[in-house]
Amino acid sequence: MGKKTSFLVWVASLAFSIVCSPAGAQELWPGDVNNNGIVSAVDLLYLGQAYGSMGAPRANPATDWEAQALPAPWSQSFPNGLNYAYADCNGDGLVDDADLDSGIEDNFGRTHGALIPDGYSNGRPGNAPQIHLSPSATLVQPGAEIDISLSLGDEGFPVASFYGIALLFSYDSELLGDDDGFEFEFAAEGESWVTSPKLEYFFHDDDDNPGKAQIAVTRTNQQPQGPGFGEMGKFSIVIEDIIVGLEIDTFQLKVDSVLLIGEGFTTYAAVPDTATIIIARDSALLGSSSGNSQADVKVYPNPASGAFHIQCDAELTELLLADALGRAVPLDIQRAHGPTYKANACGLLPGLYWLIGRAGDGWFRKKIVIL
Ligand SMILES: [Ca+2]
Ligand SMILES: [Ca+2]
Repeated sequence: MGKKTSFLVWVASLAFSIVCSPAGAQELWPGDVNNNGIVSAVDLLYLGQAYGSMGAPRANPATDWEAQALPAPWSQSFPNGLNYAYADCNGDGLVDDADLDSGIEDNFGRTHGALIPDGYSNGRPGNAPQIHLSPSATLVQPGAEIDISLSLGDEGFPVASFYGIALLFSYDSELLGDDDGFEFEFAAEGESWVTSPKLEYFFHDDDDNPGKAQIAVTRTNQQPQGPGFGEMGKFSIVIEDIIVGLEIDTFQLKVDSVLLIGEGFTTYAAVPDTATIIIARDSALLGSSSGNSQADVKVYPNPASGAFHIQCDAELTELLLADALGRAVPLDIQRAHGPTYKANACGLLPGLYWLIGRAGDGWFRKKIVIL
């Protein structure tokens, strides 16, 4: 072997060892299936890929959060070169549900060594299937209970190939009730777009990591499904009874990061979504006692700069302008003619605002963009 060839072999083996042993030589942390330094939703995707495989068990297996000696290499590896032995969190020589229960669940969120990115791939609208967060109500009072449906893809842009998905969320936890204010239920068998066999996991920790949640779903038979789209489950949230300070506030649930895996354990991009729910303290904003009748209101021009008009079907009796964070913003408004009003937007910072008001017996809310 010439000098150049041996150098190339050395470089190749160095690259291989970096991929395979990013957190130390030949050791495994139970639950960190992709060995990137943290136990997260992404580890369930790797578990799903290796599900059902068998190999050498570990000597003295344990699932405590400590480095464990790797057994002899298993016959299969992930596409990045990492051996399937990392998926055997409990060390019994088989990858199955017990590795989720006693490895990933018990050690979720724990870290070791230097973190290596999990490879999330957030897409841009139009270039990738969309994640949809659809609230059952978008204007509510304190104490309200709301469902927010989570679905993946749609008729216009289905998912080409699906094996699993990991999602990181953030949300305004300070606006939710203390107990059971934030839950997620996976769609029942037969109602979920993700067909069996599958593994699912929802994680959040109000005490140590409030306002953050993770969801993972993976198939377990090495058979991707698709193309397709549909619902995966629903969040249930309960808004805090008493919200101090603001006339209105805005609860947001936001997808921060997504990793969608399809055929051949390939990463596909998906477009994140944000659900916004306006919480109004004044019940008058929610409509008449006979129900949430909707006023017919037009706002133009929109986007606007300088001034805009609000044309109602009845007398305007209440009006609030709020910024995207739910903070009330003063608005100079005058009647133009009939139930049409002219608002002066000079001095407003450019951005998205909400107009929430009441005209006759009906409430309304409109987005307006100020340029
Ligand atoms: Ca990991
Ligand atoms: Ca196992």
